[in-house]
Amino acid sequence: MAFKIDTSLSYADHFVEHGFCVVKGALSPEYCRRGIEEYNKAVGTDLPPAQWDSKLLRAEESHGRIGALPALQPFVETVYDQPGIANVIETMLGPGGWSGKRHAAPFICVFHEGNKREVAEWGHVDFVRVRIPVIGNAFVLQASLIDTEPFSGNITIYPGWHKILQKILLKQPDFWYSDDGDENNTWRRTMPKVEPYEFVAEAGDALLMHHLVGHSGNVNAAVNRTPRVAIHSQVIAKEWPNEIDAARKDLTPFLRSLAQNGSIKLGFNEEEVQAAAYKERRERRSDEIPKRASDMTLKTPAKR
Ligand SMILES: O=C(O)CCC(=O)C(=O)O
Ligand SMILES: [Fe+2]
Repeated sequence: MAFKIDTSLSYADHFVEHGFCVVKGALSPEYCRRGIEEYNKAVGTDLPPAQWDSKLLRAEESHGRIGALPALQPFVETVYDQPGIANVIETMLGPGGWSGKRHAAPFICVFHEGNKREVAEWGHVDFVRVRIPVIGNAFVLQASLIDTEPFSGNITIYPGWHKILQKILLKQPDFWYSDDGDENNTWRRTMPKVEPYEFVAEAGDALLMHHLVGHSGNVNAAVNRTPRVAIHSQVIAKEWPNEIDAARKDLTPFLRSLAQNGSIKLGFNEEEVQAAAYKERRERRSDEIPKRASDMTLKTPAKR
């Protein structure tokens, strides 16, 4: 039983309640078409995406998942200028609430022989062996340039974790996530298993994801071998608040999503504390920090 989107809620309310939402048609068909052209150039083939696979793109080691293509950087950063996306950002953060910072990366996930048809039963958050922000200043926006199908290497969400994890962090600020070892067992014992939601997209759809919601990247084992061809971005707010009054009627959807456990008053500057935590992590041995899928690059350009 997979999680079903509650269509009685607006996308903003869905984000508040479940920690994620899908905005249909946030990118125009024209932009998606241009995007595919740009991705085609960057991966070095004229073949349509449906015919890309891990051999063609020489992405066999990563099971077909590619999260960095420097040549695409200028294009993917234009995602913020698309009217549908600008509208989503303003809805979530309020007028003038966006910092203007652009953190976007291409994400491709192509068919690879031997991949299993499954979605991960468990999720992670993007704060690995480091303090997890209780309030934070950003959410993730992943937009698809293509129609995908089940098991086409899509991102999977573990709805509701944003409330559960924040409640834990409010009591236990040093609770953290690790990919492996005993700490991961603690994480698994603590975070409940929930029905996952797999983002099977139509071209132009955008998935918005709370920073505390569990998620997972999957490998591509789709029947029709449709790849995931997406733009993965961070939407960073201008303000990083240290307190939120849950009773206020004028909270943006973003702030409401952070006040689901009631009002919060941290009593310290979380932006500074988070920066210090990252600094401390950098000073630990670098091989302690697990590689994330989004670090993966194409090995060598594919043949034309
Ligand atoms: O496959 C995805 O979109 C998720 C990737 C991810 O969660 C990560 O690299 O941290
Ligand atoms: Fe992640």
